[in-house]
Amino acid sequence: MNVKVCIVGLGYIGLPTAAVLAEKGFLVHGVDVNEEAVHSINNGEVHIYEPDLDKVVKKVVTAGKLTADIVPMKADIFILAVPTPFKENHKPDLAYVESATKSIIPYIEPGNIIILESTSPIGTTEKMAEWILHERTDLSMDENKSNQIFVSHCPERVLPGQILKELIENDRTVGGINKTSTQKTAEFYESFVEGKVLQTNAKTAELTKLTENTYRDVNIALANELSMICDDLEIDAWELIKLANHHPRVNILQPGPGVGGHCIAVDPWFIVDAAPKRANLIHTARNVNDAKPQFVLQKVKEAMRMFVNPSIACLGLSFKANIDDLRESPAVEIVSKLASLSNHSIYVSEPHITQLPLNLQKLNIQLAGTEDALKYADIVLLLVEHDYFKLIDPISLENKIVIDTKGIVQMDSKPKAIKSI
Ligand code: SAJ
Repeated sequence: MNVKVCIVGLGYIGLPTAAVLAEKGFLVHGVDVNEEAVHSINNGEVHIYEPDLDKVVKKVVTAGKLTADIVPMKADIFILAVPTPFKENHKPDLAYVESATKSIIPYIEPGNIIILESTSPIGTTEKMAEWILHERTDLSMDENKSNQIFVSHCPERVLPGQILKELIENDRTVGGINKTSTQKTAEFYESFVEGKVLQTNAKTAELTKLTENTYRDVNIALANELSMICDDLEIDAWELIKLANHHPRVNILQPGPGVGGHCIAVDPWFIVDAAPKRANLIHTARNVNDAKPQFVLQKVKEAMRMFVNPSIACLGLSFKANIDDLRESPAVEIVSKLASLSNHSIYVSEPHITQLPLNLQKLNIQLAGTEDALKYADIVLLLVEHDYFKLIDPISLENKIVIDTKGIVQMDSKPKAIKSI
């Protein structure tokens, strides 16, 4: 097989996709604006952490199946996997999708398939097609014309930490800007995906992806709201949710310090933006989840009043368990706000990093091993449920105030007080 694929964006989605496709026999050319990332990939190394990704990248680069560059090249299939953040007013920011599209325009030839994998607001795939046709009047979207190109959305669905497995096993939704685009794109995914490849139109595919992440956001908001209600009522939220989930048709997710990452806390805003008058529940859920870090901070402040110069151990910084990704992490938000308060020392333990992110380096915070952080702590603030923290010896929590936002501290230890929120 000599099908050439050009992937623009070699981040948490693009690089694993490039590696998996190369392993499946495609000839893959990856593109990124980050020259250091390009350089390390060409050396068979990875610039992000994802289990086993390093091994696969090394293998496919050595075999000559994956190359990286800062510029695209001609290919049969183009995949865009770039970020779609929002601007300050929660309006979608399509700048990366636009610049990625513009970067491939000179390389597109009739018969090519162009796929947007980035999670996108409704109408983005059509916009992408318009940008291409505007600059390339020699191409067309007309079905059965010899200069036809195919444009589709196939939103990524993979969970960080399980990306290599989920890229192959998950069902996919493909929505083209016309029927032939949908069919051609679906055939491509069927050639390497073991799950079902479901066909629809571009707009429905876009909203499907936003709906998946919104479902999760709304469900987590319910858990977070319940945890704050439980705090007022002195009920253990974790026990409550566990019991309620024994009902065969109830499945409440877990509360936490807030919702982080670049997907679940972002995508619902795209629905709110598209339907501001209708999206009341979705909007409220976002506000509930965004308010949770402030609530946790308030609990820590209350505990701090019991000491003159308290030492606080903050356990975990990443946006969720067992990964090194700190982007949009509620733990980072909480720790940096804590640091702005006075008369205390803060020790942060995050086993997946070797140095603090730049915004925390400037603050009065020490990165420490878990044991050291706990040794002198008056207050222990548990922010991420890393497997590593589940092994903490309960004795090291004795006589400390433990604020456990992820419900992992064993109750048989004898802390001074546990606030499980
Ligand atoms: N979280 C909770 N309670 C829970 C589950 C999650 O507070 O019960 C928090 C996490 O701690 C984290 C945030 O939510 O801060 C998001 O974590 P996540 O594991 O739910 O999701 P992501 O952002 O890593 O990945 C999601 C996935 N979407 C769904 O599960 C519907 C993934 O499949 C998507 O590909 C990804 O978004 C994406 O890129 O859109």
